[in-house]
Amino acid sequence: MTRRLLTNAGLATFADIDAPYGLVEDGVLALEDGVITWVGAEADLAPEFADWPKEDLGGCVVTPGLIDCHTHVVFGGNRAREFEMRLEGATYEEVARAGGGIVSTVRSTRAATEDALLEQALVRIDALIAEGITTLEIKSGYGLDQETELRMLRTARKIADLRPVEIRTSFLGAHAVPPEYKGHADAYLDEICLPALAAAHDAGLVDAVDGFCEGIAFSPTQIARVFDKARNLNLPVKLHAEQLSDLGGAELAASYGALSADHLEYLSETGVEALAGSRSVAVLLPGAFYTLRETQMPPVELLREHKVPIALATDCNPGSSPLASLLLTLNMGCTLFHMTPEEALAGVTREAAKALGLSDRGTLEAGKRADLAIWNVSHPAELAYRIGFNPLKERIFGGSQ
Ligand code: DI6
Ligand code: FE
Repeated sequence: MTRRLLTNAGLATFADIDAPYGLVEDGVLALEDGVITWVGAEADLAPEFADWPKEDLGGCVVTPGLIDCHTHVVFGGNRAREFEMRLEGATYEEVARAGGGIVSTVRSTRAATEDALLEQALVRIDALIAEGITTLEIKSGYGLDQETELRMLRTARKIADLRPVEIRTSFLGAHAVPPEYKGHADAYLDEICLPALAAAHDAGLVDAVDGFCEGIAFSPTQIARVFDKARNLNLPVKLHAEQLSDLGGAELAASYGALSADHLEYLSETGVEALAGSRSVAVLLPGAFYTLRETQMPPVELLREHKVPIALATDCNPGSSPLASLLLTLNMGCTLFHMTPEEALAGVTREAAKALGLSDRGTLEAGKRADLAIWNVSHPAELAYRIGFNPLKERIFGGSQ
């Protein structure tokens, strides 16, 4: 039995405690066999803990281990040239229609071996882990053929064998129409995407099913076909929705009880109501908003009014969000989307866990996994306030370093 008592800390529990951040001052955490067994103020500590090994955290702030609930960290190549083109005046959609964009990463990903994909992904994963991430989601979607989609998912799963981090995978075969099916999106779904989803599921590689509902990708009717297949396989769904226009993607996702709808810059009030009704999480991705120099803000105030849980994620990908920092994402959530630091931090802990359907993490409460981030700061707001500054002191994954 491994037991540890962490003392002298400010605990940002994000539990249902009547204090901003669920903050417990002069707090103590008891960890046993990878699970949090007690959380509270030192003054309330029971005598039974007297002989547990103690670690004095010197007044540091502890948060739940951070969760990046929307990433595309496995891919080949990079798109710096496209970044230059956009700066020369081309839009993201123009680049995509000219054969660049997602499809150019598809070419590099198809050409990359599993080892090469892994090696490149680990660089990004290590950057995330260095900022206290303990769980992250990784999507396929740069293969768009069965072999490469499965290779991406296997690579994602392998990361969890090589690094102390939990990986959740999402099948994103409906990310773009590959060049060989240009103009034939339905045939692509029938002949490639849906069979690849079944094969990936058979191989135990899929935790959820995602899609990109957009003019440059798939229509709501086409996404519904993918979601029907997911439902047959008993897999939860989520959707890239309302990123560049309003196609009613959030309403569609909600009608399938989606875990989350993501991006949402063009989300309407009807869409917000639909998410509220289905208890889906709104995942906001300020890195993509920033990179594409979007001006349409997601409707944060309406999401608040309708009590839709809001998560934040990096969307780490080679095109619209080459961002491997969840701390910078927190800052962007506040500065660009006017979220409060408390909402932003809840968005990478409690709400991000919900967006992945994980009820065993995301808060500091008895019974939750002992995934923690210990920070050299004196108040949690500092995590969202600084830019390019990493105050992580220690990360604990499943009870150990
Ligand atoms: N929306 C995004 O932000 C990423 N995928 C998507 O559907 C971008 C993917 C890329 O540009 O490579
Ligand atoms: Fe994305």
